[in-house]
Amino acid sequence: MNTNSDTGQASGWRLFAALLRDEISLESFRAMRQAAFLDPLHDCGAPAAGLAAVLEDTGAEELWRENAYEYADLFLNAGKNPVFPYESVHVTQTPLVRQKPVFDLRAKYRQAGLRPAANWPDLEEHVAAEMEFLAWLLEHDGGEQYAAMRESFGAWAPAFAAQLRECAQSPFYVALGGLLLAALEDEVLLAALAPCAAALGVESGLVALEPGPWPDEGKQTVNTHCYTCGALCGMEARLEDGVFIGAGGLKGDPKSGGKLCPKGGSNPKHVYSAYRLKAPLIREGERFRKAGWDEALDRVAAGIETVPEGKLAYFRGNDWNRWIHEALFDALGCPKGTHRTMCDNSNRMANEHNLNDKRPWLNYQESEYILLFGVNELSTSYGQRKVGEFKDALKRGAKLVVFDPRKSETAAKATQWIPLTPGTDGAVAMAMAWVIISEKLYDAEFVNQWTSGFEAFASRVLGEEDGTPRTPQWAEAISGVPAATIIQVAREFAQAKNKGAISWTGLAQLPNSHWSTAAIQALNGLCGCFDAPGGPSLPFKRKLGSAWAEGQQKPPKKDAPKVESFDLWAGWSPARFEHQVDQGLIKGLVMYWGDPVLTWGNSASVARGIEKLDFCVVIDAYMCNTALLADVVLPECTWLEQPQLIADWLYEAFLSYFAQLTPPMYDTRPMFAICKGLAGRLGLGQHFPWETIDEALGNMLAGTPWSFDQLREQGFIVTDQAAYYKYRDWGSLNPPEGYGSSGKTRTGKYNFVNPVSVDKGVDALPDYKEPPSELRPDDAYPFVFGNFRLLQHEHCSTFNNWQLMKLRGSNELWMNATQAAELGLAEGELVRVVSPWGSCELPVHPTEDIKPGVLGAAGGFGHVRGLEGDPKYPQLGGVNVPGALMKPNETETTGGTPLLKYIKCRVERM
Ligand SMILES: Nc1nc2c(c(=O)[nH]1)N[C@H]1C(S)=C(S)[C@@H](COP(=O)(O)OP(=O)(O)OC[C@H]3O[C@@H](n4cnc5c(=O)[nH]c(N)nc54)[C@H](O)[C@@H]3O)O[C@H]1N2
Ligand SMILES: Nc1nc2c(c(=O)[nH]1)N[C@H]1C(S)=C(S)[C@@H](COP(=O)(O)OP(=O)(O)OC[C@H]3O[C@@H](n4cnc5c(=O)[nH]c(N)nc54)[C@H](O)[C@@H]3O)O[C@H]1N2
Ligand SMILES: [Mo]
Repeated sequence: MNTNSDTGQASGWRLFAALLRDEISLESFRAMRQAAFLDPLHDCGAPAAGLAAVLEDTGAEELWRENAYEYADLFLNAGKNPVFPYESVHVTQTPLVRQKPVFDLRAKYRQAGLRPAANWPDLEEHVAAEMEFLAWLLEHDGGEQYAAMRESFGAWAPAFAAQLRECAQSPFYVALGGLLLAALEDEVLLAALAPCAAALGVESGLVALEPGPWPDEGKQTVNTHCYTCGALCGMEARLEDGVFIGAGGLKGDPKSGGKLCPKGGSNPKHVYSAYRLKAPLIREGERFRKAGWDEALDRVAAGIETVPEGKLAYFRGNDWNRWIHEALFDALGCPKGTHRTMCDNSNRMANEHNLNDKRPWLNYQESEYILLFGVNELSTSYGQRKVGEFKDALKRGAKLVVFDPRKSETAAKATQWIPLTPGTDGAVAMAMAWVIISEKLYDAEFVNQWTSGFEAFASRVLGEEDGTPRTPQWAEAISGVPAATIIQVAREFAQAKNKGAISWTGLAQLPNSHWSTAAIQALNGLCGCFDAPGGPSLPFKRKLGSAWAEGQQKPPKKDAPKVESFDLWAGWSPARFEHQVDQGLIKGLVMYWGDPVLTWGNSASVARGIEKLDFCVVIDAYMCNTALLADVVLPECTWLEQPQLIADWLYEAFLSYFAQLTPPMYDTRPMFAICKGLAGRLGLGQHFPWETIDEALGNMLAGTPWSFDQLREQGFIVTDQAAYYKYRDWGSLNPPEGYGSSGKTRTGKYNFVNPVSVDKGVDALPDYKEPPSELRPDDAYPFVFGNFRLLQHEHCSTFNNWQLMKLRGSNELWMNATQAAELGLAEGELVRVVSPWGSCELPVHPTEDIKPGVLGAAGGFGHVRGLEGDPKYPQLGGVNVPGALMKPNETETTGGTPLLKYIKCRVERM
């Protein structure tokens, strides 16, 4: 039997549900300022007085506007100090949704015959959904069920109400939080609010819920892949009732080898982070308000159309389903930016022309001698199988030599860690070549048959070209590495059986990276390491078919301006963004899945560039630093909520499938839907014909021997087995027809002389080049700063992942212990780092593990929103050191790579 008090309480719940479910409409504010609402509110006495006063003192229009911004800040994560209207967050006291409590809650809904409404975009554990449920139980004689639900609700709702009261800036939400807190403790007060509910017209009906069966999906495992870093490891996802609860390595997968790193293992925390974007946002002045998808996409399409053709830049920080967005923005004639230009284009300008790929990996399966120049294989490796093989090689007794100014995790495991002066690897490698050539230790047969330009290279190395032999003594003076050490390593390397040398960003993100990378690769060329056991394995990937089936028409590509020309590459390098905007080369930006303010260089300069644009849209899963400057922010669902298919490679060639584990959460959409929505508005709709993304992905395998169904089932299909010396069968270092790789050697051989450099009049031989004097350390700025990466994070993508942030929640400045002692600096002391272009403050970490004169700090930190920005977690948050210190608009010269690892600076005691 329902009592009057039950009915009253039910109405009370409905009132709060209506006020917390969504943005509050202008009509509602108008109604709340009427006597029918205010009188009963006054009757509720002190707890309601605050809300009544706010409503009486402020006009409806003003309340409505202010609360729209405040709603976006508080509930949609546009602000620094959000509230979390979710049971899991408060019960587990972690900023995560869909944790254990949600299973009990679902059982309660099911017992009552309810389920989330089909068009409710938020979660079943939202405070408003649970309040509706309480009301519904009261009205449907659910006495016992009400008691149980009331108890579990009571265990967390006060924490939410208190959070609302504390985090809100607008007097309305502060007062609402206070009233809710009081009503949760006082059923009489709750019931007394019934007339207010009536005045607002919210007495009955279900919004977030609906009656109907809700079958439990039970336990499931899904074969899929991880997309947290570029490694793309095979992952087995465990689901329970459709909730992604755990991730492990996918057995047999060529990339993961059945193992995941801590980032992969924490993937559920990426999807369920409470900091996700949930709805499109439109900026008005400095603040954001929620928008529907139609309004937001209309705004984006209109914004795109205001930018003159060829001046709308499109940047994708990641390659996720790139076939669809690339086609759209190519059809609009947009200059395009990709990972290449922010990362290692200088290296690629060497490897892609001298070899067949940007980055052949060492095959450690039979390694005996591993030579790493600034590669932190244990922390940054592309694939956990490779890491496992690397560790096995060390266990077997393989020798590991690491050149790095810092004792990285990998250097710490090395037979020999050789610290060197930043930017001098080219000298060391040239001197090794000098030893190998002068002592005739090279593989003459390989050099004769499979390389081109040896004589020119030898002539430079021996000093016949310019009178400066690149001897170990010459290199010692430059690099600080003793000549005897260089001779020892060179001889050992040349004489070892299974060996290889590689470098990555430890060389790429410095001014002379192009030539130093070529010098390291030349060691492999001299010793015939390519595709040999322990050597760099030559990449080959299967080419996929088109997403456009026969009869479907890919949109025609418009020529896009190159934006800028570097010495070996023409294109758009965003490290010179502000300059490009100032030159009128770029007037609008479509930013997908990347955070320019954090990663394109000097943050203040990038931010200025963005503010000078006519239009900027950011498509991201989180409120990144750049999104704060955008006109429109489109919330993409995470990669775990949408499928993808790619052709990949480690030593084998294989296909990988990325499964959709759960439907897009909240009011988010996959890029597939966003592109279709924009294409339709821009008159290109007929070129994006698929109903579902699976239809397009299936097309890519049409006419191949591999079945899409089988791929989805297994997660991967190996198309080609690994083999040593593939080039002997291929008759070339380039893979045959039907296969792709990122580069191509014109000669089919390894080029000591870079043929593209010859064409462009750039020094085509490997060498050490002295960095420009303006960038070199001097008396005022005696240190060189370089960023590095952490195993637990990926760029700036993982900083709202609670599990990873618990492991690594901040960064510190590595500084040589002796030099720190000279300045009187103690562990953890806050210091100021100053470059000619900016400064920042962070705690110092004095250590013997870094060479004197060198400073380092982990990258990726510095978000102003999310876990790093949230005052609720003061212990979390670090500093984007290169973003503060880098010279604006400066890159290396061959490919426009940012100079993240070569910033002169000094350290000041505070
Ligand atoms: N966990 C994790 N893995 C990643 C990434 C990530 O963010 N997190 N990012 C991926 C991407 S996109 C990239 S580009 C790679 C980068 O992979 P790596 O290049 O391995 O990464 P870093 O840690 O940036 O740099 C490697 C080392 O270079 C050293 N170094 C600095 N200056 C010099 C120098 O002048 N000479 C030498 N020899 N060494 C120097 C640094 O001290 C550092 O230990 O990692 C990939 N893998
Ligand atoms: N200061 C500094 N700058 C750097 C570097 C550095 O270490 N420090 N490293 C350089 C290198 S090597 C590289 S490769 C680049 C990388 O630079 P970026 O490409 O900009 O970095 P990412 O971390 O790949 O992308 C970051 C954005 O992806 C969003 N994101 C995370 N998950 C998802 C998702 O599932 N879906 C969508 N749509 N978005 C998601 C995050 O919210 C974040 O805003 O930076 C370069 N620049
Ligand atoms: Mo990178």
